[in-house]
Amino acid sequence: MPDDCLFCKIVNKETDTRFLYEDDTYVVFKDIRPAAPVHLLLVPKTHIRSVNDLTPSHQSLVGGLFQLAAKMAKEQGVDQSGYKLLFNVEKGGGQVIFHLHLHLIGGWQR
Ligand code: DGP
Repeated sequence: MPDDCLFCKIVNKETDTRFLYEDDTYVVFKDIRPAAPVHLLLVPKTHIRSVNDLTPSHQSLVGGLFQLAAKMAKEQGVDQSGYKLLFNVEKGGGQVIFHLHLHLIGGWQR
């Protein structure tokens, strides 16, 4: 893990970030700058820089991330109204934290 990775610090409970979900593999917390009424970050505990660094060994980790997204969407009450799942990839793709995370965004009145 790079010393300067904010999400590694959050995962390791070195900040006061409150987790909405935690297991051995993932944590989920609210985005500090929400883009919608519901904006969660689903974060694998292991440090992976970006989608570009995924390998076949990460297959179940990525599959589990999407299953967790569906579970969190249901818990947040947006599964039926709908939501977006987003990976920003590298600087040009809008990534600012270089530790893999999936944005779950929803809760608009539509
Ligand atoms: P990305 O652009 O995909 O790298 O998204 C990083 C997100 O992380 C961004 O929407 C803001 C959020 N964020 C940055 N710092 C913190 C923090 O300290 N706490 C929380 N909860 N979210 C953070």
